[in-house]
Amino acid sequence: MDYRQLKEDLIAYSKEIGIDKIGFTTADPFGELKNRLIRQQELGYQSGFEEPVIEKRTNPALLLEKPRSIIAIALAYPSKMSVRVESKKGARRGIFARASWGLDYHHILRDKLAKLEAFLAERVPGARLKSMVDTGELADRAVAERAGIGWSGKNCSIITPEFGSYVYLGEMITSIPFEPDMPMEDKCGTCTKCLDACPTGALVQGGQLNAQRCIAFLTQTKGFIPEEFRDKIGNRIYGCDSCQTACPENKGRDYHFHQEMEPDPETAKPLLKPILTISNRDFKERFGKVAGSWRGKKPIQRNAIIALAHFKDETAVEDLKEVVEKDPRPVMRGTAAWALGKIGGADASFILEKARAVEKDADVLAEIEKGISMIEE
Ligand code: B12
Ligand code: SF4
Ligand code: SF4
Repeated sequence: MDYRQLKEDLIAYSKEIGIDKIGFTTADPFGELKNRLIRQQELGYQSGFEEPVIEKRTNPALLLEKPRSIIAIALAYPSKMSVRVESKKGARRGIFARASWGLDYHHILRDKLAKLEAFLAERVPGARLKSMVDTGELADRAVAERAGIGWSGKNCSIITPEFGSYVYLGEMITSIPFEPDMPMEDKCGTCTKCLDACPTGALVQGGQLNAQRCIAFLTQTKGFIPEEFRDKIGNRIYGCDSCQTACPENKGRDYHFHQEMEPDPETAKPLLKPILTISNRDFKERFGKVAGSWRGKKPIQRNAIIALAHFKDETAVEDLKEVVEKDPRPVMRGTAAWALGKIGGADASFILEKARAVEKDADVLAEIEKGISMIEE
């Protein structure tokens, strides 16, 4: 079998089916990554969303019998909305990070990888192939870096010279001995713009993230957000793009190659108040198809409350009162109590005093106290 020709044919086919960049690497273990993951674990810098078994993350042979290569793919996503949201005074909105615009990218990339698998299976009978996107064991960025898709930026993202870092990544482990591509030269140089732009100091140093401080992580948790981060989250209701928007490599980058990735502005930048009481059914209908809904509606609702506090939106006091008085979830009641404290005013004060008299949950009571003391200050 002429594997060189097969590689060329596969590259040509990948372009036909809308894969923006493809690269090849060996299926050797990822030694440097392994040390890095152990260190991150020791430091408590991981998010907890990663595959927990480091061996599986770094040794492709544990995922596919006798692997010979890994094919990495990248698809560019838009950084600007083609259709703007209608801005009305006082109608405050939250923002989903770009990686959650349009249809959930997992579906889009998995579909492309399935097509590549079919292409290879037809030409190499008996080929063993295993694809993954994000939720698989491998570290998609480490694979992409080694396959020459882009370099690993100080903001941790894989940056492609063609599309910047606004690319989704996925890969396929294969039993086919494709010739590997060369990794790319790191072009960050002396720049530190991403480190300077990070609102929480989550980038400990170039290429090292403390996920526990990263807003992208915090917006996806389900409990109370530690107070030190609440103001910094601003109106982000899912994810964070600050270390990417600050990057000069992303300047002017805005690609609209994939119709499915076009955001519905009312979903990507939704009005905040209606989110507080959205039903499960409406949430599923409105947000169910975007990547940012994978943790359910609770984190989005909690973040919407934090965003209303960020805007000090006095018109939201009534909505927050409803949450404090009626929401069965302590995280929602407590965050709303804190938000009322931030917004302040006589009405907020009255609501909080009333809530203090009836609230039974210790965490919520602590938030009510915080809210009251903010108003008294
Ligand atoms: C867990 C996770 C998160 C966590 C932790 C992120 C992190 N940096 O570790 C949280 C929730 C915070 C997160 C946030 C985001 N994520 Co995320 N996430 C993942 C996931 C599932 C695993 C990442 C992981 O293993 N991290 C562990 C660290 C140690 O490894 P890494 O950064 O992936 O790999 C690099 C380092 O290990 C580094 N490295 C290794 N050894 C050494 C040694 C030295 C000395 C140095 C300097 C570096 C270094 O090189 C590797 C390659 O770049 C991947 C999908 C996957 N299965 O891989 C997506 C993934 C990384 N996320 C992605 C995206 C888009 C994001 C966000 C931009 C989303 C958003 N807008 O909010 C942010 C960006 C935050 C940031 N600055 O990294 C994309 C990245 C695309 C790209 N172009 O790079 C991925 C690949 C998903 C996908 N398939 O497209 N994510
Ligand atoms: S995603 Fe936001 S919080 Fe996380 S490292 Fe980048 S700028 Fe910092
Ligand atoms: S902002 Fe500068 S240092 Fe950070 S990833 Fe971009 S080029 Fe690299």
